[in-house]
This record gives sequence, C-alpha cells and structure tokens, in this order.
Amino acid sequence: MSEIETLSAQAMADIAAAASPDALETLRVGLLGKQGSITAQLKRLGTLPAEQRKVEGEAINRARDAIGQALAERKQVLEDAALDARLAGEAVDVTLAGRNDGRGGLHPITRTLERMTEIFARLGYELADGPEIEDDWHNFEALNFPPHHPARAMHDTFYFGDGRLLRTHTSGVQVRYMAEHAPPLRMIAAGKVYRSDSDQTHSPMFHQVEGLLVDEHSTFADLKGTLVEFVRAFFERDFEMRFRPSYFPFVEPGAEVDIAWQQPDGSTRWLEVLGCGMVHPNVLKASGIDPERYTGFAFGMGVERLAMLRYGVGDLRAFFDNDVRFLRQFA
Ligand code: 2U9
Repeated sequence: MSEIETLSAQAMADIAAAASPDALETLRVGLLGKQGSITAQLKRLGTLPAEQRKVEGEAINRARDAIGQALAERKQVLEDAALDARLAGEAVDVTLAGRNDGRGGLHPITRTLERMTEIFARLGYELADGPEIEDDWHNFEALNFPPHHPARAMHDTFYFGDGRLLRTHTSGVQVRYMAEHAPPLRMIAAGKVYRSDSDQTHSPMFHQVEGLLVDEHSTFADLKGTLVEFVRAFFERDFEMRFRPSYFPFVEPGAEVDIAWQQPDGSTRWLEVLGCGMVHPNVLKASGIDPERYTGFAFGMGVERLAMLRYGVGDLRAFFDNDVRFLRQFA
C-alpha cells in the first residue's frame, strides 16, 4: 500500500471512531490543516519528477476529497445524535396529570347570591345596583325613618360624620330605581351592607338580597306566592311556612317569614328566613309614586343566613375567615 493509501485508510478509521465534534475538529486540523499530514503530502509533490507528481498528485487529491467528505458526513451524524439526545432529555409528556390543578371556585356567599338572583330573574325581577356609601335620604328618610325616630337605632349605623354613611340595607337602590322607573316595576338589589354588630350570627359586613314590586293591584297574596315559590326553588324542598307580623318602617303591614325546619333528631323548629311587607304609602310618595293608584310589596333577606341553612354552616364567621379547608368544600 502506498503511503497516501495508508494515511487515508487510517484517517477514515479515525473519523469513523471520532465520538464528538471536538475530536472530529482535532482530526481535521491534523489531516487538512496547515501542518496537517495530507497537506504535508501535497507540499512534498513539488520535489517530485513531473510524471510521478501527476500520479501521486491525483491520488493525494482523491484522498483529500474523500477525507473532507468523510469529515462532513461524520460531523452531520454527530450533530444529529447530539440533537436527538437533547430533545429526548427535554421531552415533556403532555398526557401526564398536572402536579397541582390549582382550580379555584366561587366563594359560597357569591354562589348563594347568584343562586338567589337567578331565581328572581326567572320570576321577572331585574337586578339593580347602587353605592355602598349612602346619604341619609336614601338609607333612612325616603324609607319612612323620620329624623330621630327610634327605628333608626335598630340599625347600628357606621357614620362618616359628614352626612354620609355605610348603607345598612340595600334599600337605597330601590329608592333610586323608583325615581328612574315608572310602575309597573319588578326589581331586586343585591350586595354588601354594614352594621356595627358582631357575634356568631352577626357580622359588621354582610350581604342582602332585597326585592320590590310596584303595580296597580299587587297584594299581600302576591307577595306570599312569590316568597313561597322562592323558598321552594332555593332549598329545592317544600316547607311549611308562616308569616308572622313584624315591624319595619318601610312596610305596612310587615311580616317575618319562618320555615318549619326539620332537626336532626326528627323534631321541627320555626326558623326565620326573611322579612317582607306591603310598601308603606310614605315610601311610595317619597319616590314620586301615587299610593292611591299603586301598591307594592317588598322583601329582604340575608345571604349569609340562607347560605348557613343551605350548607349547614353553624358559624357565620366561617364565611369570612377564608380558610381554604372550609372554602374547598364548595369548589
Ligand atoms: C323599599 C321599600 C321596601 C325591604 C324589606 C325586609 C322587610 C327585611 C331584613 C331581612 C334580614 C334585613 O338582611 S336582613 O337583616 N329585611 O326584613 N326588607 S321588607 O323593604 C323595602 C325596601 C325598599 C323602597
């Protein structure tokens, strides 16, 4: 075998065995670089007689081309392998279950509030909104609380000291609604209310849903039918219900509504769930509605109270502690 053939065969074997692009580059420099063995062969040609130079020159050029091609092919193989290895290392199995699905849920009070407004929406009541910071007129005066009347003391009001206050009920929303809509009207107000009161069943902030209907011939019987239907839809059960006379300045007559609640021991107990009544003529008059022509009924209920009954929660404060172990049960 000629020197160039030996050199070439060794080079091919080394290239095939090269395990990395770096090793391959070292080989390339050793063969085809300025000081490379193939380059040395080419340099040697100048010292040869013309005939021999032609023959050996062709052989060296063939060897150089073959080595160059082998280097390029091996380089491609090594690069492909490196890419495959990297992709295999980075592979993500998108079918695996997530480590933490972290799904949130609506707060039980939000869910209860939405449930209540949906039931009234089915009965044709439009949802209306209003400010939580109110003035004396919308929270008291227009609702037949005369100035210095003892009924104001029933609401432990947070005052700002400049005439403004935190609404103690959502009723100001109804007052505004009547100023903007002529009867017949049917609406509900829902949202946060504030009273300076705190224990196992009272929170300084709680939520109310209040409803109002004004029409020419609305009666207490319509009110009863509406509330019986609401209670049935809300609890998905039929209850014996009683309407017990009660006083609220904005209604006359006024009533509180109890349902016959089945106790775990089998006995029944009357539980108050809401208040209601026929809108007081003074309240209609204050909003520019003629009480000789129109009558109306109204009702109000505490969202936390209904949520406690529906979900069997014993302490109102659980809704405000935001302990995720409690909240998760509603997700
Ligand atoms: C207007 C006219 C009448 C709303 C009413 C009640 C009776 C009532 C309480 C239930 C539990 C408040 O959340 S609670 O503490 N509410 O008993 N609310 S009638 O009557 C209105 C409201 C607005 C213009």
